[in-house]
Amino acid sequence: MTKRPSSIVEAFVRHAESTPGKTCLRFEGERWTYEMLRGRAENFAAALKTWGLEPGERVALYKENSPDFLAAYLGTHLAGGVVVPVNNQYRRGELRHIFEDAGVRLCLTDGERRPELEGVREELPRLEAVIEAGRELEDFLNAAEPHEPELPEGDDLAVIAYTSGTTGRSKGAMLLHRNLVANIEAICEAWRWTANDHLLLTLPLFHTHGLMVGAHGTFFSGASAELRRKFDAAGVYDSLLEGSFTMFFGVPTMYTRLLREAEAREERPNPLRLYVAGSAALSPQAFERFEELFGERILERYGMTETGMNLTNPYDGERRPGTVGGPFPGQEARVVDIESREPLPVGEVGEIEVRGPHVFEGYWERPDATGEVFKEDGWFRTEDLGSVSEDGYFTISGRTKELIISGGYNVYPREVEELLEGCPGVAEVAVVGLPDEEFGEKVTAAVVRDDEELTAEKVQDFCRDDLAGYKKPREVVFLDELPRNALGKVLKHEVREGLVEKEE
Ligand code: MCA
Ligand code: AMP
Repeated sequence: MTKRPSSIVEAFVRHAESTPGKTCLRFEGERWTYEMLRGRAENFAAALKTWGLEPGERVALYKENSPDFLAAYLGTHLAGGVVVPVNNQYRRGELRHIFEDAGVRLCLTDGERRPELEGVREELPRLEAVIEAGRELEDFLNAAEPHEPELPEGDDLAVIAYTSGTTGRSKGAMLLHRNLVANIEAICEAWRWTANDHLLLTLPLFHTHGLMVGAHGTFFSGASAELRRKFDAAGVYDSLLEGSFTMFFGVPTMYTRLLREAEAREERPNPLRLYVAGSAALSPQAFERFEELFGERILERYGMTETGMNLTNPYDGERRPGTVGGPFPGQEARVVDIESREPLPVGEVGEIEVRGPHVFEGYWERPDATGEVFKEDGWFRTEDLGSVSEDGYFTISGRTKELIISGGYNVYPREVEELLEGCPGVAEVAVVGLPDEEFGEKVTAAVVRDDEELTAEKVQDFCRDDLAGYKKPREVVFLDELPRNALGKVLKHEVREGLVEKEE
């Protein structure tokens, strides 16, 4: 039996050796074989080495979806580097923090995002090179001297993935190559992903869902994917009608938009082998409507940046709406009491904990934060609330962490509040998530103003330079005061309930 690969890039290289001419990616009319993508990745690795990247140093990818994103990802690993994927909607405030925190030395970006990064460049002394896709990238690649690519060890750090923190500033989750391999191996087994699959990949590559499920699964199983710059419901529907795909993965907002698209059209796509939803809760109504219109039951699963995928509805068994199924092969999950931390009986709601080889190493340079989420026996606290049924299906019913999920993107209220506290005219602010048909939840700011001239637009505009667009409050409500407890702490749930009532 061949040895299990120690890294995603090792699995990829093996496929490039055994099936060099096979299509790996399609992108805007281009066909990238395994051999071609490997060549580009090795060229990137050699260029990094020539430039002077040392093992373990950080390379950021702050660019839109493209084959070069993936070539740079694999190439960084072949050069012994660590990848820091950066949400391409991030603005100066977020970039300043992530680049500084991770000590990024080199960044691959694109023309659209470069000015944003250049705007904070002077504050980032450790960022030595910014390379823009296009001519600059070609020059960088052409300068490469020959370099023998080296495959990373399983225990090496592969990725620092930033996930927002409750205190406002995001934390870097350290994922080792072996964590990534363990997770994708379990996913491929559970979802029967094989070299014959062809995935329609429209998710952003800078997040776990697109990169560590979509791209990793393709590389690990030797399959192919059609990569899109971004999701567009009409375009995806047309592609589904055309019929060459076996799988599609999306966040619930994408499914909501696909349902709207289907309702407006006569023609229906033929069934795919597998539709997967995750990153936020898929409503049972959307699940059922999808089955009516597309003839298929979506497989819902549950994951996190720190762990990759944790729970999944079964491929063969019943896919139960409103639930996320049970643990992937080789993993464990349980529900514990929030206070005592003891496991709870079936049906009772508590915090979900997970354990297994997929769980990350800890937060980058944050032993305090790492200590808070890990127990000595290896159980990881997800800060998600839920219960498990008699027959092992988990249901996610809430969170202990203060988090808003809008269209699959996470927004930590504290980060938005901290910024808005500095907005002229804002005396006090509380940011909460209100139900939203399209995005699941919408970021809403309850503001007490000390200047009557302050408008909702001014509050929203204040966020423009520092926060990604999806974190900006979609709604701003002015209140006379915020409800507080005896200790003066703002009662967020009361703010939220009050606003929900107002909307009804
Ligand atoms: C874009 N906008 C949004 C969102 N996305 N506002 C609220 N919530 C959003 N999710 C805003 C933009 O800031 C902009 O506003 C305006 O909408 C248009 O931007 P555009 O990019 O054209 O938006 P879109 O194409 O309509 O985007 C919707 C989307 C996108 C395709 C659903 O949000 C998306 O790709 N979401 C997927 C995120 C994802 O991959 N999450 C997985 C995380 P303005 O002009 O005012 O700025 S991984 C994870 O959670 C775990 C591990 C897991 O389990 O998977
Ligand atoms: P992130 O840290 O960005 O990876 O987001 C992970 C969070 O997304 C989890 O902790 C959950 O709160 C949420 N999440 C992911 N998948 C689901 C799902 N299927 N249902 C409900 N929440 C989900």
